[in-house]
Amino acid sequence: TDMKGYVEFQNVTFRYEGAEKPVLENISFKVQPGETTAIIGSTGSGKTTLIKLIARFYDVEEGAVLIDGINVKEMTQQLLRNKIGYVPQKASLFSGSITDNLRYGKEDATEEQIIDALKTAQAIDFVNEKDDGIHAKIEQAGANLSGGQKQRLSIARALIRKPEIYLFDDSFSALDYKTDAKLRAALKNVTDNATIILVAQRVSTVINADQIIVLNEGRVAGIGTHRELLSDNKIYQEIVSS
Ligand code: DGT
Ligand code: MG
Repeated sequence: TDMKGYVEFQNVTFRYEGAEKPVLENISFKVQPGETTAIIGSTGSGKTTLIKLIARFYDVEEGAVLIDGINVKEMTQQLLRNKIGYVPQKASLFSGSITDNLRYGKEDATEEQIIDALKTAQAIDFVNEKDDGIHAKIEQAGANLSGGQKQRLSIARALIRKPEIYLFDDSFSALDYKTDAKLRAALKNVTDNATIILVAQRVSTVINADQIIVLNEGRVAGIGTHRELLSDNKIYQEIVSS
């Protein structure tokens, strides 16, 4: 198949420089193009680290991270940046207008594209409430926005670039259930062929994923659908009932 956005971890072990033990150990999984994979697990289990390895913030010492069958170590940062839309756990907004912030990474985005992305990200309403709308000023680090507003602008920024692979690190947790559900439904509509890898805290966010990876202390404790994990994975059962 010539579909793009296939992601594979082959026996990946990763240790932060200077750290005594690895934060990820022997991680293997496959993400099919166009599918949604959710990662769930307690705080410190390695979810953000795993996401960052896909975007090659760090090189793995053992094993390999592959995109479309190619080791990310063999890809240029430019190529990776074009393929991947990374929405970090902590949105990185800068002082400037909303449009300035959303054009970051795609300078030539039109106002129409910006508005479309804001609609998908369920951000258009709070943006329109501002006097200057999409030209309203964001303060340094988004100080004049709520956590959920920052997350939605950060999602809109990724959408504008139309990547093959979306990495959402806990991008939905600051949203209420209704907005979370609406946003993900809208995402599904516009990202039909894109691969989505998302980190989540709530079971409601992962329930419809094609596969869920349960991380526990840097190891894969289970991979499957919600239904499968619910019936046979103790850690997942604990997450669901907590
Ligand atoms: P979260 O966001 O609180 O739910 O936690 P995770 O699952 O995203 O965990 P992660 O990947 O941020 O951290 C996993 C472990 O790695 C944890 O023990 C903290 C450690 N760690 C994270 N970032 C760094 C880093 O930049 N340097 C070092 N030395 N350790 C780090
Ligand atoms: Mg994290």
